[in-house]
Amino acid sequence: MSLEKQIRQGYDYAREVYAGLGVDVDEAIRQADAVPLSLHCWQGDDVTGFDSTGDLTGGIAATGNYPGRARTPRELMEDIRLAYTLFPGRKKLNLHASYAVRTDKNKDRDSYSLEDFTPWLDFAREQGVGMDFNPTYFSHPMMDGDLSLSSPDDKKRRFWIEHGKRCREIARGFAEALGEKSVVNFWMPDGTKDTCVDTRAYRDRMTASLDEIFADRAGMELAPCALESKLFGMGVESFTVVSSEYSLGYAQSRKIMACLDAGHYHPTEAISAKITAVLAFIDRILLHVSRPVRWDSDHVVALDDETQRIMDEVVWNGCTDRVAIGLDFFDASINRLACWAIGMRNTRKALLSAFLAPAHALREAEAAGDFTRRLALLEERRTLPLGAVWNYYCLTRNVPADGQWLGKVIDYEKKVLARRG
Ligand code: RNT
Ligand code: ZN
Repeated sequence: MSLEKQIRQGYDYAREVYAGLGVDVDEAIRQADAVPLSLHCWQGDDVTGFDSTGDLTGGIAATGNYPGRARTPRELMEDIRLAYTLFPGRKKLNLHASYAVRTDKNKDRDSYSLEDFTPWLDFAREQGVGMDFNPTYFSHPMMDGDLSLSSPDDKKRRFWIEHGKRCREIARGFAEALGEKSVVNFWMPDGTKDTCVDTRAYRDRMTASLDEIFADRAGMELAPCALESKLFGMGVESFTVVSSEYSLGYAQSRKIMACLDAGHYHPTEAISAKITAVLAFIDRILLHVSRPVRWDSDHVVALDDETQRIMDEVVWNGCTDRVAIGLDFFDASINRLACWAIGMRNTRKALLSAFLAPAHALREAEAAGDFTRRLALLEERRTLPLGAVWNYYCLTRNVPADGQWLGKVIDYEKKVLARRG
């Protein structure tokens, strides 16, 4: 039997199964397809970027030395171009400021402008995708160790304030050019390795810096800003300025977005449990979908219970238009294109599964106080024929079904990546 015929038969079967639970498969596909997922450029080059030659700093690390890392903007675009053919659904491109393709080599991060990202904008246009953006508060000589916006060194702090302002302008430029909002995510590693005494002073400086960056509200619609919290970083283990409590308080009081990264909490905490709690008081949030393994190790997103819970929470609570979703991991130990493909396919699969779940029946059971039935439904939902619907979805979007994409990555590895020394 041809693969296409097999997929169509699987779809026919699955449609019946889901219909029996009151679920319209085609509607679920349509909805899952429409949610934008932002592909992070930094998986392609181990968070190196193009505007500095130093090491990756800021308490984050990409481990592994798989060959084929993209070394130039051209190579990275080439890789992303291929990656985009490996998964279905509406997508965006998530860029860090350190990926600037500078018009003038003397320009530093405090003076970047839209023209330093022209090749990226052209690329986004070519690919028909919107763009998200991130100021880069790491891997730069103006970092004060692991401090940026909370540094006691005024010159450095000012530099990073200007960087934040420039990034907002650039993102606004992206949004205007592409006709799609550009989320600007602020993450900075600020903190200390050992016990910090004057924690309040660091936080006061951070607040003053952020307030300056966000003072101009113009552009907040087109380029909404988010603040990402963290528990700790490597070499920044004892004190983090923008902790969870700090970021929530800041985002809530300043009317910006909060960014929840799946790897930035105590090991038994899950961001799926935080989504509607945060949305009770904050308008919009950004999710960094990732997979922590013991520490914030940024492994490739798996189709595990937490990824599914995240999407269930977003979808079942009707929050898709208040939640922006980006991927955030960097694995240098396996093929980097495969990382993107696996992570994106899993994230989209979890979304599809959330839309395919018998949400109506589940809600009914819950409202009736029938928790036995609720649990039975939740458990049986795990083995519903998601894979059959997924493959049909891929087929209709002209992207490879499961089992069909890895060969393309291996081909590309042989033809293109192998030549990259
Ligand atoms: C770091 C944060 C942050 C970065 C990217 C590169 O711990 O998760 O989001 O991963 O900005
Ligand atoms: Zn993150």
